[in-house]
Amino acid sequence: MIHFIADLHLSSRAPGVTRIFLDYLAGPARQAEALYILGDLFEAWIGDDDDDPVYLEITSALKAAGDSGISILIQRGNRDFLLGERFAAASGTRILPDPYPLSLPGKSFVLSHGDALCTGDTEYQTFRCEVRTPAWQSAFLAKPLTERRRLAAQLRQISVQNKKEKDAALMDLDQSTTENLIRSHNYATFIHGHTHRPATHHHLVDGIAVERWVLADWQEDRGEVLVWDGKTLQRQELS
Ligand code: LP5
Ligand code: MN
Repeated sequence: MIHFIADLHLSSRAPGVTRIFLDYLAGPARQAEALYILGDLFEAWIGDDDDDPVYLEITSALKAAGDSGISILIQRGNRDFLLGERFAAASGTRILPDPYPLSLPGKSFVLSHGDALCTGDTEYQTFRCEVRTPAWQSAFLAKPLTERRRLAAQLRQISVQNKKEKDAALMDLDQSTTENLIRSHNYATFIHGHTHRPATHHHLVDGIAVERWVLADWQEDRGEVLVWDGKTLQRQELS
């Protein structure tokens, strides 16, 4: 079995969801051969040198799950785009590019966090381009942890405020950008997160029917795993 999850937003301020995830890693995840985490595992990742005890506990739990035999593969989301190789080594995970084509026997998927496809949100895309440059990242990572924490909290506030003012449609994936991605991945089934609008969409791209599965974000009292059993995709609730 292959598991897909996204948008857990784990932090010390969300003990419920952290507990659900740790229980999942020690339990149901062990039945999977691979777990794909499609971005925003963490609420706000300010660098691999963060010493937050909850982040260290999660890193160790990922390592233990990996050591038990499951491959854990992670894409960076807009909240944790600073995840780096030091984290990957400590957690025993592999960081994947976005988008990532996943070919399984008899089925092809394309995986993405999803934020890069929200091209109508031009303000966000400009910001995204800037913070993904090596120059911005090395300048940010050179700041002390306390300052990085303060800036991240400030940016979260700006984001919450901005989202109230933005048109909801602009914060969803752009249709033609999405269909171009599907086309360039040979009409593979597309799985992503980011929008917190879980649904299964049916696209007709160049006359070919293609599914797009949007993963649910996790809450303090529940999580969701999308499970591929070799034949079908099914959502499973965790609590
Ligand atoms: O995350 P969510 O769902 O609320 O909204 C996203 C977009 N917002 C973001 C920002 C994240 O929420 C916070 C990331 C924390 C990472 C920590 C490490 C880096 C810290 C960097 C500190 C400078 O991604 C939101 C989208 C929405 O998805 C829907 O797609 O609309 O985009 C925004 O709100 C961004 C604004 O549109 C543009 C922001 C410009 C800010 C410029 C000033 C930055 C400096 C301020 C100092 C703190
Ligand atoms: Mn996101």
